[in-house]
Amino acid sequence: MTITITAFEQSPDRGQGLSRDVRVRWALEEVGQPYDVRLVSFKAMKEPAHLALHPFGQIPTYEEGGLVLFESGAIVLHIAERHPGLLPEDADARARAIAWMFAAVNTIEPPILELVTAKLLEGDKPWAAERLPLVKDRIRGRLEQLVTRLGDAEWLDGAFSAGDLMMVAVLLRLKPSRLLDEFPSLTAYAARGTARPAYQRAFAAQLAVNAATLSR
Ligand code: GTB
Repeated sequence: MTITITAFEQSPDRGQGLSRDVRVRWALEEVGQPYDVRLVSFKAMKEPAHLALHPFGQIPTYEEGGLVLFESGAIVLHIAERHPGLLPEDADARARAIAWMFAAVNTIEPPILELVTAKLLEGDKPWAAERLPLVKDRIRGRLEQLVTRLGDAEWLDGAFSAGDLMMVAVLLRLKPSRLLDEFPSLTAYAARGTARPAYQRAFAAQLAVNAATLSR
């Protein structure tokens, strides 16, 4: 059955790979599933046809036969559950890998999103300069805890899993702020993730879209 995902027709990051279709592309590449991409504009995202797929008018979405999914975490979990390669066979290890997926989107990503909001949407407020260091320190606190847990390990819990895929994808959102540079072990962890051939293919695919639309 054909898999179709949606992505930005033109990503605001101009192809740096920070939008959330990349984690879905990466998961599909890891498990060797071909997929089609439907590109959507910001305007089209808010129109009924797309809202029928995504109640919040965002990307990414995932369509496969009669199944329609939204939420990048749910999509990656679906891919990981349907195809071998991203979740361990052992039931307990599988549950722990899924816990890391939730940790990525529910514990690590929220303070990172707060930083994006603080900079892009609140940067002109009179209190912005006072708030920004607090937001950054909340991220540092979480990253310190992640450093402690990762230790010298290559991945978060045994072999590379969907938990690492989500965690690396979330950490990459710190690229523009350079905050990740303060944590060499996490920088190395993220680099191990992005060095994977599947990530490289996913990144190149989204870059090709943005390069094409930018040159028009
Ligand atoms: N929780 C949802 C998920 O994980 O799928 C969040 C989906 C989401 O935020 N999608 C964003 C979107 O569609 C794109 S990824 N935004 C349009 C809208 O809400 O109208 C977020 C994103 C956007 C831009 C950059 N960037 O430019 O660097 C990075 C990430």
